[in-house]
Amino acid sequence: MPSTTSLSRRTFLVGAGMAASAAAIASTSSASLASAAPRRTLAEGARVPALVIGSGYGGAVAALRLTRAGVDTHIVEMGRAWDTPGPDGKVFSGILSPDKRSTWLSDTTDQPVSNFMGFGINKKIDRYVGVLESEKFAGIKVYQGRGVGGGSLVNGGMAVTPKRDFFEQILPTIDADQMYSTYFPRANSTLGVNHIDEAWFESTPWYQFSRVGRKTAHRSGFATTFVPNVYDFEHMKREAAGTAQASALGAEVIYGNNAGKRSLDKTYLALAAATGRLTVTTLHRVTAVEPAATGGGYQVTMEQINEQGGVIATKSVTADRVFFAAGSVGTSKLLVTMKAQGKLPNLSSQVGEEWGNNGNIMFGRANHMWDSTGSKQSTIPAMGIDNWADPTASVFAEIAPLPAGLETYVSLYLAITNNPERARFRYNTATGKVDLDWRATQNQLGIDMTKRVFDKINKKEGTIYRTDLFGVYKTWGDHLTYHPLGGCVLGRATDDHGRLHEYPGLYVMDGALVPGNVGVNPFVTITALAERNMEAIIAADLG
Ligand code: FAE
Repeated sequence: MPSTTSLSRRTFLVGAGMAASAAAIASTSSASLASAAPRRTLAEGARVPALVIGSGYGGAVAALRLTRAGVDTHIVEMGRAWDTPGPDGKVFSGILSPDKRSTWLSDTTDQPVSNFMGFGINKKIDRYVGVLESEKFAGIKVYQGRGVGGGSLVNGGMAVTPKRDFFEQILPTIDADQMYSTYFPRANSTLGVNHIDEAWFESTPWYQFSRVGRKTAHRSGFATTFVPNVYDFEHMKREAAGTAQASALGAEVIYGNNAGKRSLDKTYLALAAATGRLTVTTLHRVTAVEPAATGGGYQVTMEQINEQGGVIATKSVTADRVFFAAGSVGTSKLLVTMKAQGKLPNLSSQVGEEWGNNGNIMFGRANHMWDSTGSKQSTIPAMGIDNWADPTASVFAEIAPLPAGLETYVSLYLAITNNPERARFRYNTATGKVDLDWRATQNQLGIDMTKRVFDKINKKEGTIYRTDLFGVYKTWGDHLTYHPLGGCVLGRATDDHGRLHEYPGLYVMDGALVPGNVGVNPFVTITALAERNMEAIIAADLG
């Protein structure tokens, strides 16, 4: 009999020291980050002991562990710090009325669900360094967060520890015992992962969409599981009661949450800032890293941009150590370029390889009128359909909200499928840019697996797929991914701890380390691997 389980909760509770970290998180805030980590614009010719490129999960872990080890650490982030309210009093704009703050350097929004009942729903906006980028390659569009906190600013907060057998399969040289006893619990506790009150889930109108998704899955024999999150579920309950600022219940997520979410600026980065050893330079994009001509270390070249993306200065600084944490795409693009341009010629030939989209397939089903999904929908997913163990239809599908503010009868899903297809980043000498050679046809296996699960549900329910959400007559949202992974894989392009060992003092610390697919939403894995790698690096290289 299929059932709803809380396996992830049990895995999570293994973590020791959870209460201590939770207390630390409760006592930190974005205000303390702003004061303790002054945004400093790096000056031409500056020299720093440790420079971290990017402030997402990998970068935030690197910053916390370096600063706690007594190393003055400097983060360079291409996006802005999201700590200042706009004219409407809010830091971020919501999903239903996005403005320039929503989107990275574009004249229009680019919503993942782009259409509804024959209409395009994107709108014109002013070009600005907004929080969500949809980076376009020939065969796929990659959604990424931009700003201090990286993907944590825009993501759904689903904090899932991967299944151990799959983790062992993708990274066989990593000690899984250590990961599951030490680093996954450490990551979960420092990220502030928490669990929905299941009694509230069962009764609140805000999760009717999840309950409908669960009911239809169970009726076809598929199991579901509650999914932990970094959104504060107690805050969400207060939102429902009208006593806290509505964010998850106020149609906020992919363009940022104005309340409730424990994004990295409130957890790892705030803790790093509290050491007094962290500084952050925003609106600077690193364009080159190469051995310094004199005095050892690495010369890091960067472009300072204004809020419309225009380059206003180019500068070089020197760093003894550089941690690449620009995300799977950002780090891979930089390293592939440095190798091709002869700035880091000895990098492994594995750099740029083994990229995947975590098997992402987004799609919707049209429910019957008696299965309404609700005009009230929390933006924070709380449940997944878990069919991963079936090798013919290896799918973990998040039951996703479609917070349109009105009844749509749509069940939306983001399926993570066990799609082994991979692509590579290549430097294009003609354009001077990096291409990703992922082809749309590489999604077919993922679509086939998804269909094996959801065709069965549709047959049982007498329902159909929506064909109007991703264009005109397009069922599968397979042209986009939220989960870019790989490009500089642990143990292959780097050593077993993320060192680019041809260049002592250069490290990779982000989603580029994970080979293409981790079977669940990826940020807990990225965080835990960074925890593991930083511990070893600090002990061996900085001791
Ligand atoms: P990331 O968080 O992307 O950070 C990289 C940072 O580097 C960014 O702040 C960049 O702006 C910055 N950067 C890039 N290039 C440069 C450069 N050249 N110079 C300076 N700075 C640079 O990397 N995952 C989950 O586990 N659960 C979810 O619920 C979930 N939902 C998602 C929803 C959305 C809409 C999106 C877009 C993603 C979602 N993800 C989710 C994926 C997750 O956010 C992603 O795997 C991590 O953020 C990746 O972490 P990294 O440290 O690799």
